[in-house]
Amino acid sequence: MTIRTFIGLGSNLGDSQQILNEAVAKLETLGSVKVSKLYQSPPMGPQDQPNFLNAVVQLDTTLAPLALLDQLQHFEQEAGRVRLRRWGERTLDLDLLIYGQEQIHNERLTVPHIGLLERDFVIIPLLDLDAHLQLNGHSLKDLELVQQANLTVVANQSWATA
Ligand code: A4P
Ligand code: MG
Repeated sequence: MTIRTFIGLGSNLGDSQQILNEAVAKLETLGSVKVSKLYQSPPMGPQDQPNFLNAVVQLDTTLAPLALLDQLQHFEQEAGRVRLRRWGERTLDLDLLIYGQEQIHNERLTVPHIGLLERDFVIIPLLDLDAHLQLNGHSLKDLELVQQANLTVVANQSWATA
């Protein structure tokens, strides 16, 4: 059975656009993919770090949640990811935002992703992919932070096919 999932992509170290491009190519090996626009956003967390590039990928896949997480973590490692500090800089962060309608709570996974509703750099790209997306019966487009988003569009939805 194919499940519709959404993966959050972030990078603020190295050649971030190149790194995110490669990440999309890797995600394409896991199923069928659609990408949001590419955004620049000021860092959430420590302010003494570069701005982030962020995007969201819609991935339709047959992988089970933990198998998908294994792949995401493998791709992070391949991008040379080192974890420096909480909410700190990274070459590639891949978060499993949404997995179908499932609510998952175990030692490796919390889905929907814990910070989702507070992060404009996740909500706005999700709305690119599905303007009517709902979470727990609430339309994401009605969230207050949608009006106050502090994001800059870096590229339209064709960025990852370059
Ligand atoms: N984990 C649990 N649930 C999930 C999930 N839904 N998706 C576990 C992915 N992983 C999940 O992850 C730590 C553990 O979370 C994993 O082992 C996995 O089993 P991690 O990627 O090593 O930790 P992290 O991502 O460094 O967590 P941290 O520090 O809480 O960072 P966040 O919350 O990911 O935020 N500012 C902007 N503008 N844009 C950004 O993208 N990103 C961060 C990182 C900070 N500031 C940002 C951005
Ligand atoms: Mg992460």
